[in-house]
Amino acid sequence: MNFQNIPPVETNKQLLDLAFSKARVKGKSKKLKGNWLQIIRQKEALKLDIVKDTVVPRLDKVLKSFPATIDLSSFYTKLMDLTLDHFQYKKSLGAVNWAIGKIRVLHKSYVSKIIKCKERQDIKNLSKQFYGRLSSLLKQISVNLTYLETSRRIMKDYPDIKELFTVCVYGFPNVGKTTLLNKLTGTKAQVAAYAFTTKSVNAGYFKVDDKKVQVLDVPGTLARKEKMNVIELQAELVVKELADVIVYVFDLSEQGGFSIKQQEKLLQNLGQKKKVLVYLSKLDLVGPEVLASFKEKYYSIDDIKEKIISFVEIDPEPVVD
Ligand SMILES: Nc1nc2c(ncn2[C@@H]2O[C@H](COP(=O)(O)OP(=O)(O)O)[C@@H](O)[C@H]2O)c(=O)[nH]1
Ligand SMILES: [Mg+2]
Repeated sequence: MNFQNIPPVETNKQLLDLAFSKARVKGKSKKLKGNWLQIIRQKEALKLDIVKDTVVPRLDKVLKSFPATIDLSSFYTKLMDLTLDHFQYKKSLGAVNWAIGKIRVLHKSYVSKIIKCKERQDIKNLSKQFYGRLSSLLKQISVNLTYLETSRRIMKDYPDIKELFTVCVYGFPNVGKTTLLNKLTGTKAQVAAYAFTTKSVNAGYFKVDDKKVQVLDVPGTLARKEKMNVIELQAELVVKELADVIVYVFDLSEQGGFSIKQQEKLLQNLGQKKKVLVYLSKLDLVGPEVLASFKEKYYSIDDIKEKIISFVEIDPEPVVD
């Protein structure tokens, strides 16, 4: 699913303004034949057509460009639960669908009334009524249109995740996660000397024979369970739902601002459910005595990739390119 390319959602007012201005311009350009009554009927009916044909396809496009939740993987469904009001989202798409149906019916019934009309004033009144009803219908769904636009802006930042063998790079902010991602995959994700540079998930890829491996660098966590913000919750979700292997980045230099003790605790909290590899970052800043005191089994940049590859090779699942 490509969440980045959902087009912006117009407001009810924008839709209406556009429809009316098109009706004004295009309605004039067509040459009509017949007596004055026939001409005036055709002219008004044509305007109604233009208005409908401006609004309905635009609403249709809204419906088609937003994903229906049943089409999404469990990761994206959960991500939506985390970042949006999922109920409101579904309701809004339902409301747009409802409006499309209503507008079609309304248009049909007013055009057929206009065609039968014998008085100029009655024709004008019917058109006016149609515009009034259309306008209030769109007003009725204006909150839904606004909510969909809000959703679009949130979803635009969703990570583009593929169903591949997935390695999640995890750890405190500033420990060197993004640096590792770049080294493993050759991407150029932003590295910075301050916490929370990674606002969303960075992804990179490398190949092992014919298998493609996805490496996800998730925003650093502060491991404060009760006070997690959306970015951290999102990171946790990525790790829980998607990781085949977790690479825990451990900064023995403590230059990232987190002590060895804190980092050990976060590592223990990861539990036993997933395969966890410990990668030691910033070894150039660490003396041999600190390294010697580190009792866990760990990997450095020279051997971490090899270890990951050994997991990919025994992975039984078919890997899609
Ligand atoms: N000296 C040294 N600095 C590193 C190393 N890895 C990362 N850094 C620095 O640590 C800071 C944070 O790195 P970054 O990859 O953005 O950490 P993240 O927040 O965990 O993604 C940056 O200033 C990096 O240049 C390393 O191996 N050695
Ligand atoms: Mg980072």
